[in-house]
Amino acid sequence: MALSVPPRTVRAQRTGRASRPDLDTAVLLPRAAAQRLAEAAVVLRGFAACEADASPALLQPVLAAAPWRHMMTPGGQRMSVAMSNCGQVGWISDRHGYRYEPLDPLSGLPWPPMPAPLRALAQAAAAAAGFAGFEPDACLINCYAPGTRLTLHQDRDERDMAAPVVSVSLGLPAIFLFGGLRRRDPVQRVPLLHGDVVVWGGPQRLAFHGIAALADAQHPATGRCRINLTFRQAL
Ligand SMILES: [Mn+2]
Repeated sequence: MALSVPPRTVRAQRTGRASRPDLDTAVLLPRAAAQRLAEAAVVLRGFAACEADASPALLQPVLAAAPWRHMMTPGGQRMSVAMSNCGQVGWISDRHGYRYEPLDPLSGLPWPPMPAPLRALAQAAAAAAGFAGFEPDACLINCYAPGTRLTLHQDRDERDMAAPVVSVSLGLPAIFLFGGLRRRDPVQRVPLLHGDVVVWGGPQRLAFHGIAALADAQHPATGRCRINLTFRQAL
């Protein structure tokens, strides 16, 4: 596992009724305690602690080339979460639907490259959660202002559902909503802090999830917002 800093090894917490041997026997995780949400969904507490404070600077060139924008839903509504992308392809939404595109529609240019330390972080988090060989080609960057939320949805625009979703939280805390495979399934409310990483895949790959309305506050790393990096294997 490629880590940019010497790992601080912490014995992972065993929670719940584990049935995936690769998750359950991965008791030595670097820098993180795992909180199991479901069979193949974990919160790696503080896993990105070493990269989190550096992330705004790593994202600066990305956001200079591909600035924040509010995309339109296929139904014509302006999304309240501001977004950008880096990587080979970027997730976009417009009147034609949701999809991945190799070019930023604002500039007509390729999306900026994924900063290598962030890509390595996503790969390490996936491996720690039992998904070795994760090769993210897309990183969606979301910016949540106070009051902004993301309603329950599934991530289903990727080609290969065998690869997990890796989500890194930066800045203001949020309540992550994690449900089941049906919209009406019960939803867990999971607080996420600066440096926490959530990984879900396998039987939970199409789990409904969202973010509750963000509380207003200031964070030293991001100011008055929460930034979320979502790494996916889209192609
Ligand atoms: Mn999502």
